[in-house]
Amino acid sequence: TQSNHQSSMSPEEFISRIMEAEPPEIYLMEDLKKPFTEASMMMSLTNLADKELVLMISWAKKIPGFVELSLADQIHLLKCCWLEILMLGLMWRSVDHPGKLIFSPDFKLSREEGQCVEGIMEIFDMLLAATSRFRELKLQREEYVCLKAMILLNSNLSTNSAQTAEELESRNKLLRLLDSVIDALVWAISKLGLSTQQQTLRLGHLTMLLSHIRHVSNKGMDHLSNMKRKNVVLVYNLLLEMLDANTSSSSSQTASS
Ligand code: AOE
Repeated sequence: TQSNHQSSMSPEEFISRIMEAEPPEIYLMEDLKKPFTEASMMMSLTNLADKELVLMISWAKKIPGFVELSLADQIHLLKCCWLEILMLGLMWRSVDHPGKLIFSPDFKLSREEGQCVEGIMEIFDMLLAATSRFRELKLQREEYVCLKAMILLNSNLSTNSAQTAEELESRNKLLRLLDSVIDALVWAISKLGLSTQQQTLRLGHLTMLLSHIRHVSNKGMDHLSNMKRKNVVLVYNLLLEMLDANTSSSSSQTASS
């Protein structure tokens, strides 16, 4: 059955499934008129994020077991972690380019270019610092995809107090899914030829970096809300539609924002 299927998946198979789920590279395809102004830089960043969010929804749906969660949980998870996911992706793209943030292949920014947007350099510095840490650790692609799935599945654990039988079932599925991702990350680390001690340390370091990413994301959210963007409702409706489209039990579960 569907539910047995997932728990019987090996870590290797799980990783290959989330590797295949990786979204393609996105190009901004804009004439970046330098020097940037506050408005033009924020516009380009937002345009990029809009495209990435659409792909993020398809990505999430390809994570084994995600679409078996209740629609309410699917939405809640994505709503909680979208900026963290974007940021981890940004760090991954930037890991081999010290001092630069590779938002896309055709949109790369140095920290100095952040000067034109009030408050953005502080965020850039935090993003660059976390990126350096991943560089020091020589983050591997397999580990990266596991961490990204972990962010998604872990984003919502504290907030959702389950009540109905359906909600409880979804919560249990979510916990089993988290087990699978942790197993997958442990497996990926075990492939690197480290001593048992070094493997344990690496797992600790990688997962501790997730709390930094949560922190930077919270700071980024503060910054964004200071910038008073208004597109949020639009994107939220898009999200709802896209998640609802392929879900059979799309009943009254849909939470309103
Ligand atoms: C990080 C990575 C990346 O790939 C792109 C961007 C672009 C903007 C950057 C951000 C980033 C890093 C932090 C920055 C931020 C601009 C200011 C901040 C530098 O300091 C993010 C642009 C975000 C645009 C907002 C779009 C609205 C999103 C609403 C989402 C939502 O409501 N829901 C329900 C979630 C949808 C999930 C699919």
